[in-house]
Amino acid sequence: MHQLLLRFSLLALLATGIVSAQPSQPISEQPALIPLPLQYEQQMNQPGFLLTGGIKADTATSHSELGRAAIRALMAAGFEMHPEETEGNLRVVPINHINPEAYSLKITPQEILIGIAGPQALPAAAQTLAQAVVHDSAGQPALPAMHVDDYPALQHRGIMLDPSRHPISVKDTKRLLSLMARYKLNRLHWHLCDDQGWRIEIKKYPRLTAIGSKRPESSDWVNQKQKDGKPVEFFYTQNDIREVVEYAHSLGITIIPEIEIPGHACAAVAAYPELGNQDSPGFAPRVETGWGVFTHVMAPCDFTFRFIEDVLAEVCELFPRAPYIHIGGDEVPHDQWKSSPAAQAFMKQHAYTHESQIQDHFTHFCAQVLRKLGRRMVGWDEIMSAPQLPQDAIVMAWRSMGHARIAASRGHQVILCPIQSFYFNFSQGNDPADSFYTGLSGFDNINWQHILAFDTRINGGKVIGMQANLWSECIPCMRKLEYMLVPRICALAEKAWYYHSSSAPAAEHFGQRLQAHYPYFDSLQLNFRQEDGTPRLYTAR
Ligand code: TNX
Repeated sequence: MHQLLLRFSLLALLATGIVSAQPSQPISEQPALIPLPLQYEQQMNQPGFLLTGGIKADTATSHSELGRAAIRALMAAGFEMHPEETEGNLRVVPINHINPEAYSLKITPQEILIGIAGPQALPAAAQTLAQAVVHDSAGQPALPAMHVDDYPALQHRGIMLDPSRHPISVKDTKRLLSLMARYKLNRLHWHLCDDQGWRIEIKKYPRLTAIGSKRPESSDWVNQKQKDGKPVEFFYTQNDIREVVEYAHSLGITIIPEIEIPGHACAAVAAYPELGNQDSPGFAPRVETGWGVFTHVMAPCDFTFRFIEDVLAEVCELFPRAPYIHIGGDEVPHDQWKSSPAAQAFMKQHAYTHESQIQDHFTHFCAQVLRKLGRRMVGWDEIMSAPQLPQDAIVMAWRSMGHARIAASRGHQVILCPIQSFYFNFSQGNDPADSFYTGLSGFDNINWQHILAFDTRINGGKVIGMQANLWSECIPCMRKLEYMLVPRICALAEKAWYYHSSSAPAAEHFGQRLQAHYPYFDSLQLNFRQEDGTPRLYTAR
């Protein structure tokens, strides 16, 4: 009787098409995963998990904290989810692993079993599943019967975006966040101000955006000696910032904001001349329209120090989950400090003998302010000039691997982004088609092969991250930005996932896997550089 009832209800379920797990047809396709999981086993030519009915979570799973988080992560990765089902085919369990981002997957025709060491592993698990969607022999979407054990080598896997030089809308930023998440990148370093524009609303200092977010024109990105005559006015309101922060969080991405101190400060000083060295000859701050390094740096005065406290306090509120805040620190010319009587008096007062000590003073001040706000400090590698730089300061090594090694040897945690291979503003090739998209010249021909081969090894376990910086002086539109980012973002993702691991997959297989991602790029209508060096373009400038 019991069996009969069961059979009857199963038939009824089949008839209405909501039976929870029906096997797919055999699967012969192998997903091309980037980054490749550390361990991956697939049962070839076997039925897998059929996705036509979406993924179902039973009531218990839907109501558990872990289950809810998994449902959210799977939805964010693009899966059709059905919570609150009487019969589910999704199970989420904790696993023991020292790395909180470690996850395992066991896919059978009946079930998706996700094991996670911590909630932060869910986005990566969900994205592996999203990349693993293939077609069964009947052409239906399905996940292969497979077993995955995986975890990243580095906790900070990032991209730096530069909306200061050229605006990047909220919508486009979100689109880029989705692209990052697809490749398990989990940090957006947001370069929110620079000489050419201040882009984040700060309530206490409204002129930062009222004045500092506007410039009348810019140097042309092809011929830099010419101005383009196009005004730029752009900033993110605090609501925009919150929206982007929440969206990033839903994808497992933490945003690290950067406020440039004390250099790259023309826009800030133009908005508040009190921030500048007003008594230095030739003081005439303006939001810059050219590219380069400029002399208008912050003055070491009470107004500036209060400004730093106020701005960092608002920034910390807007980025509640950022464990560290970037204070810039790069490329600070000493000209104005040398010529400003007030800056010289400041040096005397502190018994400083060299202007670089003023920068060090700023660095220490920022560290202190951030500590009070409960955050750590990260800065460009120039912050190492400060003696007794706090041990917990994180150094972002951009000038060379040598600087990264120095930072590590002094006991600092390091994020690698050396210009020689991780500056995506430089070109990927030198063929004629590619030259259309050439960025600033300097370290050109940085293609995905170059990135994978570049030696980033440092002993001692101090490297916590790796990121690519997409400086945007010569990136005036999304079409170009995409081209500079894709597919190099994939190589960065794989390298950061495997950093230093002897099990790193061979580079030659990367090219093959990469090609399998073109349909994904196409589905997002992304401009990108193909693996053979030719561009795939949707629209030209
Ligand atoms: C140097 S790298 C900079 C940026 C520029 C980049 C490319 C670094 C920390 N500072 O301000 O955008 O070169 O020109």
